[in-house]
Amino acid sequence: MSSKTLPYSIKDIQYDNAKFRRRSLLQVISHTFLTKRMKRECMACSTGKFLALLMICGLTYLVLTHASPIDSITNGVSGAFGSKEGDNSIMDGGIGVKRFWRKPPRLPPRLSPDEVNSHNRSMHGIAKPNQQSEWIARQESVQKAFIHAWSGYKKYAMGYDELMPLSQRGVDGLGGLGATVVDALDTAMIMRLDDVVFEAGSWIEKHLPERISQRGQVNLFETTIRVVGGLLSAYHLSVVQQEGNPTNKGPKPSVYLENAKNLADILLTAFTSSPTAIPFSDVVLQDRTAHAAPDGLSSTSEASTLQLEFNYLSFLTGDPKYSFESMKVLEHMKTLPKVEGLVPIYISPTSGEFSGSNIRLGSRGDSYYEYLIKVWLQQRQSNRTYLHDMYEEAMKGVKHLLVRKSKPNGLVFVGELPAGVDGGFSPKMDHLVCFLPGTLALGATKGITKAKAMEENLLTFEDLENLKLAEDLAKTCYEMYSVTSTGLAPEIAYFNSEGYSEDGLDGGNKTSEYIHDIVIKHADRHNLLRPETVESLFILYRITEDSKYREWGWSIFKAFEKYTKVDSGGYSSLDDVTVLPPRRRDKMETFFLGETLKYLFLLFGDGNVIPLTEFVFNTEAHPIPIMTTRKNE
Ligand code: DMJ
Repeated sequence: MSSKTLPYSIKDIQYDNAKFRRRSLLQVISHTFLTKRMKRECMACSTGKFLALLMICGLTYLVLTHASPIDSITNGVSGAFGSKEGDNSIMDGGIGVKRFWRKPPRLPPRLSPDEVNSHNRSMHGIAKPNQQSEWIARQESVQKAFIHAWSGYKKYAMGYDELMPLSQRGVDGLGGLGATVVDALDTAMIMRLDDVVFEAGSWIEKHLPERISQRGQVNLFETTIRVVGGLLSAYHLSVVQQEGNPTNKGPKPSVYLENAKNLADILLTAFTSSPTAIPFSDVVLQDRTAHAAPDGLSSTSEASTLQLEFNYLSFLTGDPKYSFESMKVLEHMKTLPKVEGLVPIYISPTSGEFSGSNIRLGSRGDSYYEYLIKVWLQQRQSNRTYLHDMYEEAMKGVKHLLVRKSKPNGLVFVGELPAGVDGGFSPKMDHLVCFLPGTLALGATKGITKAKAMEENLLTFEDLENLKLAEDLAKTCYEMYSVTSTGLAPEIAYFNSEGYSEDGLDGGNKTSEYIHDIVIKHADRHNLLRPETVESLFILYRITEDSKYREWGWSIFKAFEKYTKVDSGGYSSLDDVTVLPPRRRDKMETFFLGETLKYLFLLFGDGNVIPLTEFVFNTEAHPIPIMTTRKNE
């Protein structure tokens, strides 16, 4: 594979970071003086002349070092969290005999002039009062959209898992635990919608305990990320909000925690009844039993996307069993063979081995990669470095094996290896993959802004590469929206690229620069109100502070408003985003309230709300506090 097709290979010398590979002054001088000519002259000159020459070199070095300390930046960047040693002193410009002999310290990469300008522009933009009020107004529009979605659900489907907004009724597609109520609750808390919090909270207090003990089969993963995750976030946020506003209506916070614990106690059967560390995928609540899916396999992403929730539950209850069982999965996966850190999308709870060779970051693979870094962030105090290692290796694998550029206009995308590394490459990218830009950015700076991370010398080459890839992929995800007639992304896109070209299957927006790059097949043209792109825009905005991410989010929101809003209440999915008017699909997924609208609201709002340094969002956008030694309620 040539470096052309691998824009993020560390072997690619064209890569952006090359600009940081400067030579030190000492290297420049010694290189100049050691040319063949000089060597000849020095051999010929007298000892006195030679010593004088040496003195001049030394003095020149000292003067230049003193006048322009930053020029002594060495090649490369600092290690993982950058050695701080020497940074301040050299920035002070002080000189000493010791320093003369010492190898100049490694300094962090600096923002390029372009980046500095764009950062300043964007910061300047944020500070302008008129723009500020515009973003507040946009945030209010998202809040209104949430109220509209909730009111449709409440009117026609209260207590069901999901709303069917066109037929105006409810449906239990997730086992009947009132998934929309729980998924939406913490969004309502974040938006400070007290009435919705009261309605959802009261429903949970009154109905959820009975549902948990009497309902039938549920999927372990879906129930954990939506219901357990939603309850735990609601618990944390309600504790915090009750402190500030003791008259807050709704149940006591302990109601949420008790329900989460009771449900998780039954879900644990999926782990304890499995013969290996890999849990069964399905649990029958009323029987307190678990079993494998009909084909005997679990999705890799499903088995590895339970740990944030179970760890936090152990933390709150003081009972280690939830964390113990769920972390066994990742500890076991650590030992399994992988392809450059990449894993097949199926795993067997019976053998504990991966099954098949299909590798992708879309469905069934996605959140395996997301939770490696998020669980590491959550557990940073416990020093589980193996998770960070697995994440880093996997991201290298992604860059080496899955990232390519489209033709003719060079959008960076993540493809698939349906038959493993020895089979062919497929230029197919699920919308689900659009979680990756956000995860990459989070993994690079650990939630602080890029400017701060650069200032504090915290970024490695790897982090910078990942951040650059994050920004490129976020653009691609955004273009997947803007290339269609509706301005909404399809479920799956293909990319014209080396070895693949397809005509006549475009998104319909003839004014898009990328109309010939993105191919949308007929079967993939639906939109389920998914959150991944706006999730990444939110994280990238917080980290880069570049307001283009907000603007992109706003245009996506406007398209949702225009084409998916149902007058009688709620929002609908679409059958085909490439035609106008698009045909509607009779389903409002729970994650529209739990994730999509939450991320949009946060994207347009104040960066201090749910800071990325204090919370990790589970894969269903439920913020979970990063654990400290203190029990943080
Ligand atoms: C959500 O349930 C979660 O984000 C999950 O990880 C992937 N799919 C949906 C949203 O698209």
